[in-house]
This record gives sequence, C-alpha cells and structure tokens, in this order.
Amino acid sequence: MQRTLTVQVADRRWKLTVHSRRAHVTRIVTVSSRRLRIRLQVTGGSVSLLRVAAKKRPQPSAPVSPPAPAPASSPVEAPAPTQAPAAPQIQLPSITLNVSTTPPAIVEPAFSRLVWADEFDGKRGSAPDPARWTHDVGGHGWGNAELQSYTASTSNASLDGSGNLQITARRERVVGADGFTRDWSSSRLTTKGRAAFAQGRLEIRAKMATGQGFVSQLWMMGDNVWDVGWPLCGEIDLTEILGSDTNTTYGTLHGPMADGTTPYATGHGKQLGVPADQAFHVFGVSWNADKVTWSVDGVPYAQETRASLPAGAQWAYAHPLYLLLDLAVGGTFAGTPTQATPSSANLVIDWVRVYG
Ligand SMILES: [Ca+2]
Repeated sequence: MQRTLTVQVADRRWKLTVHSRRAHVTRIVTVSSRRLRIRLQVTGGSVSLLRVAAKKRPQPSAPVSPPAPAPASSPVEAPAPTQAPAAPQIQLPSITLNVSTTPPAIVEPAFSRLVWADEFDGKRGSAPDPARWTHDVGGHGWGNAELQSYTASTSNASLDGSGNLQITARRERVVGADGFTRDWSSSRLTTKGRAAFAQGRLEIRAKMATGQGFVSQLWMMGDNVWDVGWPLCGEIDLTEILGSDTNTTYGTLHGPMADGTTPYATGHGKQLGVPADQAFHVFGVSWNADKVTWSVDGVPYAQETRASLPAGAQWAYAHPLYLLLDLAVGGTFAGTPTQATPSSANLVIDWVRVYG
C-alpha cells in the first residue's frame, strides 16, 4: 500500500528523515522545486503518526567560512577550525497519516456452522455431483458478449481425482444446443434448484485461470431470478479474477436502482500478493440482511451495507441466493483473447463450503 505526502519547503536543499512509531515504513523522496513528495510503502499494520524532519544540506559549492570566534561568555564551545559548520536544521510540522492494510471498521457477522459443502472427492474424469450441481449451457453471450459456449461435458468440468473440480475452457468450435456456434467451450456450474442460502458465509478455495481473455468467476445470484429477472434478483460476486491480471480479486454487488430495472454495480479490488494462478487462495463472502463482507484467506478487505450503497440503490441480497462457478472467455470485462492466449485454461476448485 502506498501513500503520498506533499510538503512545502523553502528550497530543495533539504535532507528528510521520516520517523514513525512502526518500523515497516520505507520512503522514497523526490524533490521538485519547493515541494517534497514522499512516497511511503507500508508493508503491514498501520501507521498512526509520522514526524518528518528536514535538515538543510550544505551547498556543495558554497565556500566554507571559518567559524566566528565564540564570545567569551558563551557556554557553547566553538567548533574546531578544521570542522565545517553544522548544517541548519528545521522541524516540519507533525503529519498524521492513517494507513491500514485492513480497514478496522470491518466486523463480519459470525457464521460457523457448516450447512453445505462439496470437497470434490471422486474419481478422475467423473462429472460434478449432480445432486449438488447443474449446468447452464449455451453460447448466447450470457448478457456480457462472452465468446464461449457452456457445455455439460466432462471435457469442460470434471473431478481431477486429487480432490479438485477442474473447469476447463478450450479453444474448439462448438455448436451449442441453443444453435450458437462458438470457438471456445467452457463450463458454468450452478446450484439452481439444488441449494440456495438467504444468509451465511461462502468460502471457496480455488486457483484461477491465466491468459488474456479468461475470467474465473465464483458468484451468487438471487434464486428468484426466473421470477423477477436481473438485476432485481441481486447478484453477489465472491470473486472475479481476470486471466490477464491474476494478482487482483474483485468482489462486487450488482443490484437495481429505485426504478427496479437500472442496474448498479459497486465493487472492490484487492491485490493478492501471490497471484491466483500460482497458488490457491480462500475467497470468502459473508452476507446477511444488511451487510456483505468480502475476505481473502480469512482476512476481510471490503464491506457494503444498506447505508453504503449509492443513493437510490436497492438492497437486493436479503433473500436466498444460489451459487455459480464458471470460467468465461472474452466479453466486456475480460476482453478478447489474443494469439498469445493459451488454447486451454483451468479454474481449479478444491472445495466450496457454506456456513450458516
Ligand atoms: Ca477438495
């Protein structure tokens, strides 16, 4: 996390030292004309107070004049004749800087009782458990100009025999049952008609696809979508991770404005540190009638409440929502695959757990 301070000073010959109560602050100082710009890299925790002290550098070209002899009455000993005079110092005003890697205001509702799960144990190549999962199929673009046709084939979604579900996008021509011809196949699994949850905590341990044009999506949609449509049904995106930037997870709410038809989206990005295609992360979202909280690896990073929504936005998340897991290709969010895009990519899910 970086923060920038700008301090006005008399000229550019100031050497800065940054004092902090916490040791994990480093600084990069650039001086331009009469301004000092200080960039702080905070690696963890929070910094409540910084004191910036400035010390004027002696001008290299300035002649060093011999010190004046001290008055006889002075208690201060005059410097030795061979010593340069001490550089003048100033003290800049204290600066309070609140920097926190975890916003302190986030309090998550407690949901600790496991109410639903799939650990994806099973034989390599077998289909996801039909008692838990159903397939959305077709290639009509899914409201987002996406390029894949979702299939129900184990070529696009199967267990890997090591305890994971693997969703695979492939560059191959597919004519879907809906008549659309697409150059990519993939899979979208849902719990529609199997399970939906009015509140709770959803956690998914997963490793995401990499490559321009892919987007790994773990999300929820209001179970009433077939009755009231989108966006009135409400949508909570646990995580969306672009194959072109696997270091950033996005948690987003999609719901209706006051008219019930105009959609809004309010989202939060979070840097993962270790990119999601290189290691598993646990993505979490908890929700109740008033609050949605997103977390990564057990650490909350963002929250929305009824009060935090844009003016006129409806809260559309206080009814049962079902789960969706998919790996989409192309579309308005992910952008088009390029020649460099691999011909296949995997979204690997170790487990899905819901606590109530
Ligand atoms: Ca597993």
